Amino acid sequence: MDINQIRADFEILENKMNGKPLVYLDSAATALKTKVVLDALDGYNKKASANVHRGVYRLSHEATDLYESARVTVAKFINAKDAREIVFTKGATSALNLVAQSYGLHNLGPGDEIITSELEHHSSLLPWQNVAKITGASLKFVELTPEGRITVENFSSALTANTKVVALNHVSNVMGYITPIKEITKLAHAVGAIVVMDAAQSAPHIPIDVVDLDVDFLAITGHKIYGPTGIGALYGKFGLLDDMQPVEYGGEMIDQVDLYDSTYKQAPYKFEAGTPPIAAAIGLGAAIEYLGNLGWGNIRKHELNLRSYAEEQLSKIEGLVIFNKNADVGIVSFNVGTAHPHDMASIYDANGICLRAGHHCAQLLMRFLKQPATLRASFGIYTSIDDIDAFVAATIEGKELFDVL
Ligand code: 7TS
Repeated sequence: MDINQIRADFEILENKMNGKPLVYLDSAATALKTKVVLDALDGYNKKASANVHRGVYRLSHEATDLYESARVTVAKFINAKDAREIVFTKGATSALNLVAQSYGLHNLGPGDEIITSELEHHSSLLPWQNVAKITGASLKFVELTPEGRITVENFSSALTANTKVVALNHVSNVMGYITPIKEITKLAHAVGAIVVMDAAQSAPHIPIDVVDLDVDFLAITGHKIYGPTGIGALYGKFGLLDDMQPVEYGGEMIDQVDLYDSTYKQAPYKFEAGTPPIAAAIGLGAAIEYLGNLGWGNIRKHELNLRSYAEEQLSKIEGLVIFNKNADVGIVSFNVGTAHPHDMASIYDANGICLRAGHHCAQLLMRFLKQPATLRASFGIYTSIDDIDAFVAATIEGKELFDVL
């Protein structure tokens, strides 16, 4: 994998920030967009800008073909056997809410249990908190290991005959550890529970195979896999999806409309009411193809190299604590002695470095780590060793200014 060639595909990297070359270390929040994605968006808008599934004219057929082939691309990306198992959504948040509102509200009741964890991004936790409140089901949390991992053993201790839903991340956005979801899914299925996997942070870094993992639902978000914002996907096993009620009602999701009742299309269309984010879906398809051409082996090697190098360099800084040593993906969460993360972030900003400081939409995890906030550097396919060197130098500068207690 030629890093310079990859960087050339991301025009934004030519920009400066605060007079310094842009160093983008916030790919876990949103990844930069590659040229092929921008071209795909442009291509649709300039050459095939018609609505999908409704026009009888040629341009509309072209738009529909592009949109539906993006669905096939997403299906192949996660090894789903049937493109009808892919519902386009706004992102991971709306995919997870769709399952909670449609499956959760209609299938759960008092006495039922939902297993989740303190590692979850709020988008994987709050939809189920809401289901629990409305249905009377209860939430249970897998005990994390001291280093912040979900293990099969600890999951087994939380699992009971009353478990109906398991809602867990595949990779945490702060810790970057891979959850043993395949083994967890086997155990969950043995008691008749379904598994909803939040793959927002795994999809950019590791191959996903829904047949092998056997999860029932899975959420991804386009902008973290170098695609556009405003698009994501929910995978669901077809039988489950097709039995579920729509969440949004309106245009294009119907079969027959009567005065007081209507019938709906099959999945996935009954979940895509209204004009969908057509350009964004096509852009997502282009991003997935771009990643496929790079190859997972190369991507993994590159990101793990960066992660080890960053950890090694940061470990030399006295007082700096890394909360997720040996993460499985390119995410490093840390604090620098007594320096406040937001003060540190201002030094990164002044040096042209984009890096997230805060609770990362994972407040339960901040409590687990006993930190009000952390810093998080997250890497992508375009991240270079020079980026890490600039980041480490700025960390030392920030420490000298702010770690003064
Ligand atoms: N799940 C996880 C694990 C995430 O990291 C995020 C976004 C989401 C769900 C929600 O994705 P969305 O596209 O619907 O917003 N995570 C982050 C982050 O770590 N920093 O900013 C957004």
